[in-house]
Amino acid sequence: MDKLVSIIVTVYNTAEFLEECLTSVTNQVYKNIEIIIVNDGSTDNSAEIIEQFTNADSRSRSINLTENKGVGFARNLGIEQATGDFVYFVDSDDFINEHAVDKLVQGLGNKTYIIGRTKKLTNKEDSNIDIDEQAVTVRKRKKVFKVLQNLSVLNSLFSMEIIRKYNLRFSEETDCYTEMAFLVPLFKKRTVIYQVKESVYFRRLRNDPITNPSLMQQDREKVLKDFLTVYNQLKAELKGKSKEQKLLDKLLIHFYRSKFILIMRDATQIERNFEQLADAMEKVSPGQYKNQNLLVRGELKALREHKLKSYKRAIRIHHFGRESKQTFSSKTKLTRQIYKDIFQKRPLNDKKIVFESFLGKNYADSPKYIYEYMVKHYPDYEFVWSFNETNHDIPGNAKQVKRLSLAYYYHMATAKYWVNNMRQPLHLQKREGNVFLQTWHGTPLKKLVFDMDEVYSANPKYKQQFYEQSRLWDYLIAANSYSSDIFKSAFKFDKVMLEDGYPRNDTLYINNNSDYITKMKTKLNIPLDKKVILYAPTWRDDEFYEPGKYKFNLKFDLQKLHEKLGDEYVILLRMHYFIADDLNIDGYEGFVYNMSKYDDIAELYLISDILITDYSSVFFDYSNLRRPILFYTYDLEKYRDQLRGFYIDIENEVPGPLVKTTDEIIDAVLNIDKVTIDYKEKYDIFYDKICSWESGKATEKIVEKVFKKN
Ligand code: C2G
Repeated sequence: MDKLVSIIVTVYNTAEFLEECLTSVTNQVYKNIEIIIVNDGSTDNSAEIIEQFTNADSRSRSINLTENKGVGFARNLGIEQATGDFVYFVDSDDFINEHAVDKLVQGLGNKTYIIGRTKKLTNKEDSNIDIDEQAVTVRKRKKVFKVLQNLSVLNSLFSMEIIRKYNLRFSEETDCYTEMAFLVPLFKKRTVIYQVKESVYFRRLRNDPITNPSLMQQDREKVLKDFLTVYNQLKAELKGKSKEQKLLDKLLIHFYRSKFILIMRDATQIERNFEQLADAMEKVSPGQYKNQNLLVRGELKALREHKLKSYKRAIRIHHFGRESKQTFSSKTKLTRQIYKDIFQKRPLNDKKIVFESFLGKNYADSPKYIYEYMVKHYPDYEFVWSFNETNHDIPGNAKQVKRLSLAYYYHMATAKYWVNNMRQPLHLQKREGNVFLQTWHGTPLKKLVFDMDEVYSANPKYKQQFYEQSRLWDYLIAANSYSSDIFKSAFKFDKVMLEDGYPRNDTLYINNNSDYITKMKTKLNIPLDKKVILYAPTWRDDEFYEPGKYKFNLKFDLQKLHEKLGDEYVILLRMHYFIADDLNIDGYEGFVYNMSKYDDIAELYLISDILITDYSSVFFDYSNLRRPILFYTYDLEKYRDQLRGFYIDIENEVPGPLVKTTDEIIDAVLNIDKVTIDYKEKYDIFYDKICSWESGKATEKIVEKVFKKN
């Protein structure tokens, strides 16, 4: 008869991951399991999901705690309820390969403890792995401390016999490091750990540490305080047990070196944590210091003797050494260090503004219009533009600096004002007195940041980084009340929302006349006797070469468009600024114009008679012109349902038809007057919702609110 494995799943507010987790447990190839689900006082709908599972699988049962008691308490409860020969733990935001438990049982033989592998998940595809179903490859890991220092009980099989023998339990006072109590007695005599290659556990890297942090994503200081609490408690409990004491001390010094030192870089953290850390260090047996280098030995000595001043000195020297080594290892690091240590200490210039749009790629968007207005009306200011190439032909006397160069950092450090339409680099720090005007770059259709529930993305730290970056914004522009509401929830923005329309759209009111249009068409060599279709699609999250470089190819039949529309129209192709592919339009000269590199799309809006887009925010701006819009949404279902999700009901609310083939595009263009009549009512409603704050005066109103005039 197969031995029974008790799988203990502890749950706290992980409804969005729970189904995947529990399914992976129920689907284990190893069948003789009991599943004990401990719901640790979840306040989301985890309880309902658990109930569905316990109803469907008779091997499972649940314990529902009415309040949150912490993972240590919940796991201990699981152990008390377990009747199996072995115990296995799963966290409810993770999941396991179907062979995970089976391979461990096979690898265990008559041993008492064995581990498998864990794999961090960043992308969904990371869980597509090949497992050799026949093999059970057991290897011996001799560096036992290396396994212990992870302080993890995941993907490990423990015999109930060993749990009983040492009375292994988790500590219950803290959120983090509760495993230390369970693992230290287990490891005390071990000289080797057995590991099975074919048992794989998937650990999800949670991407929203702001709204829903995992335990280890909490405040760093709290995580470390938890470590000290557990350490102190175990030191007392395991008094007289020399092997356990030795492991505890080794862990403390390991954590000091890998985590505490970094925190102690900050003088206020030293003040706050010194005494607790010193109390703990005092308990470490002196033999443990021997192998440490001179610097660390000095710090540990100062701690043991409770000498705050000497400790501060020692840690300063330590960090100086570390940073100098890093600084000279690359030009980028050196530049950033100069920014921090020298430029940031120069006086702040109250009359200097640094502008940037689309990550330095274009002279465009709201920053351009704010700049041009200020050149005229605020001539006593000093203006700087950050560009990737510093040869833009721009009005006024702005200095152009190369983005991320030494000059860029100098001006970022000394300018009082920053105006940007996208997120700023993460390592920029604001100074006392800095003012950040975030214009943003579009009214959202596609869901953004905290409104997106996808858990896998090109950058797993997206939500956290966005949160940190947006904390630096003092003003944010919303072109309409619809955007204003979304920015509050999607960005968690709670500072000053400027509700005056978009500076970038003023031109659509000021320059919507035939003189301007003729002048602009002439400048761009576009025939005056042809009407213009602007095709401006957005990018796709899942089609990329690398982050920031996305793929795109045209999904319509240019030949057909040329044949049917060429007499009357020309087409301007305008790719999103993330698109790295160069479009091939050979053979279509005089009909197709590639405007992807052109700075300002607003100028293209003004000269076009029809806009074709998909899910790009361009249609919100374009609707200010009240000209016809077609939505070429050949991949609507995928884009809306799998990639992003939308804020509006695209099939019913947008001011133009959704077309899906080249023929439908041609048909709509040839019958554009009918389209205009058919969509008039929807267009009016849409215009009221999106454009009612626009009057051609947004720039003036915003500049007056943000900048001081002499
Ligand atoms: N844009 C452009 N050409 C395109 C697409 C976009 O010049 N083919 C510019 C427009 O100014 C547009 C802005 O880039 O408003 C943002 O583009 P979106 O396609 O809407 O996509 P994204 O950059 O993801 O921004 O709140 C808005 C969202 O953040 C969308």
